[in-house]
This record gives sequence, C-alpha cells and structure tokens, in this order.
Amino acid sequence: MKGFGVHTSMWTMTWDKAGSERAVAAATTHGFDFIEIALLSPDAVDPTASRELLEAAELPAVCSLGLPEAVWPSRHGPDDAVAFLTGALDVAHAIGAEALSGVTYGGIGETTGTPPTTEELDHVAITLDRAAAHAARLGMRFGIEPVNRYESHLINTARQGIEMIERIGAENMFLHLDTYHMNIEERGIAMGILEGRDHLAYIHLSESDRGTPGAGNVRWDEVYGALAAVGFSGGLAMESFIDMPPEIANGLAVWRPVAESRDVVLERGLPFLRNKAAQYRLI
Ligand code: FUD
Repeated sequence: MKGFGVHTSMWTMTWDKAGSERAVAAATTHGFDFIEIALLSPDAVDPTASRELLEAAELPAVCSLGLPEAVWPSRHGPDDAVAFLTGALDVAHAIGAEALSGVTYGGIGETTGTPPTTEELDHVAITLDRAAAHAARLGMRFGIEPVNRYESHLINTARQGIEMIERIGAENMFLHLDTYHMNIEERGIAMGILEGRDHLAYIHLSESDRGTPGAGNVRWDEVYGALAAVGFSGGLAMESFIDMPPEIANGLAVWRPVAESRDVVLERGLPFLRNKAAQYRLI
C-alpha cells in the first residue's frame, strides 16, 4: 500500500470480467501505482482471472467493501459478519491484494438514528478482532474506514477509528481515512490525519461532492501538508464516484452525477491531486 492509486469506482463497481478488464486497462494507461477493488460481492469474483489480469498489468491491488445488511454485526452479532469477512479476505488474498479495508465494521448506509450502543460496539470489536486474526494468518493487513454520520452511526471520526483499533490491538490493523468523510466529521480536515498518525496507512482522496478533485471544498494543502508532516508513507487512492450502481448509490446518497464526466476527473482532477502529492514529496 504505497504510491498513488485509484478506486475502481472511476470505471465500474462490478468486478466481473468486463469491468475488471476495463478498469485495469484504464488504471494502467493513467499510470496509477495500484488499484482499489470494491469487493462488495466477493462470491461473484473470479479470483484466478483477477490475479492473472493484475499480474499481467503489474498492478498491485487493495480490496475494500461495506458489509451486506444480512450480516451487520451491530444488528446480528459477530458470527455471520466474521464468516463474510473471512470469505472476503480469502478472495482478496487469492486475487493477490495486500489488504482489505473500507467499512469492514458495518453497512454503507447503516444508521439507526441513535448513537451506537455498548453492545453494538462490542459486536463490532469482536468481529474486527476475529477478521484481523484471519487476515494476519493470510499475511494481509486489515483496515477500517470511518465514514460520515449519514452513512453509519458506528465509526465516524479518526478518533473513533483509533479507539477501535487500539481496543483490538491487532498489529495488522490500520486506519483508513477519506477526505470526503473528514470534511464532514473532523474539526479541521488535517485533524484526523494528525490524530491518526500512528495507525494511518491509507487515505481516500475524495472531493467534498465526491466528484472532480480540486473543484470542491476540500482544503487539499491542509490534507497534503498534514500527510507530509506526519511522514505518511502509505497508499493515496483517488476516489470519485463516477460509476455507481443503484444499490450502492442509495447507501451513499449519490443520486446525481458527481462530475461533468469521467474525462474531466481524469484530465483535471487527477493531475491536480498528483502534482500536489509530488509537490509535498508524498510520491
Ligand atoms: C463509502 C466510501 C468508500 C467505500 C468503498 C468500498 O462512503 O467512502 O470508500 O468504503 O468504496 O469499496
């Protein structure tokens, strides 16, 4: 997990033959160092074909997901969530991914309208502990991504993410931040990075409307300045929600196009982010 990568949502959220071939070819053309694969339906993925595709393109991968409603640990307890995450980790490992991260603790769009209860957080902690242990057996890292309060009531800030990681105490667990969520939840966008410095290994670079980086409200100099100040050496992943199927769009409340076009993101947003990352000596 290092260098400048891209979330597959630029091209597709469906990691089937056509989607994966399109995304890997485009990521290679645009010179990304790695690709983040959305592993929302791990059973639908052909890991051998994916591995061969990525190896042929010499493109490292990271996988990410949110949990399906049927296994949300806060609601159903840890067992089904652990079984799902174990299966997802096995698929990610077979693909050749170094890590599994994202909303590994619940659903994207899981809210109760009330704060998390002690019991809900206990179930989350047990789930993550057992999943991290499985990841460790596979030689993989395992992340959690705090998301904003409208997408989850469980873990919204870097501080809450760190508390969960330190409660579990697994060496292979890491904090995965996202500038879109930080722009909503942190008291100053750099704060999450500064607070999370000991555990931060991965960050989504996403604009305040999840569209074209540089065209919204995110204070990119503060983001990059903080990353440089803490000596960040993890993965920087551009994330723009260009291709969103309805089932995920609803959880994210992404109902309008987030950018003029994919080309605008790639021709304006990408150089904006990459040049700034180079300016701050992050790549
Ligand atoms: C969700 C989000 C994403 C998500 C990932 C799953 O709000 O920000 O990063 O975790 O897309 O693949």
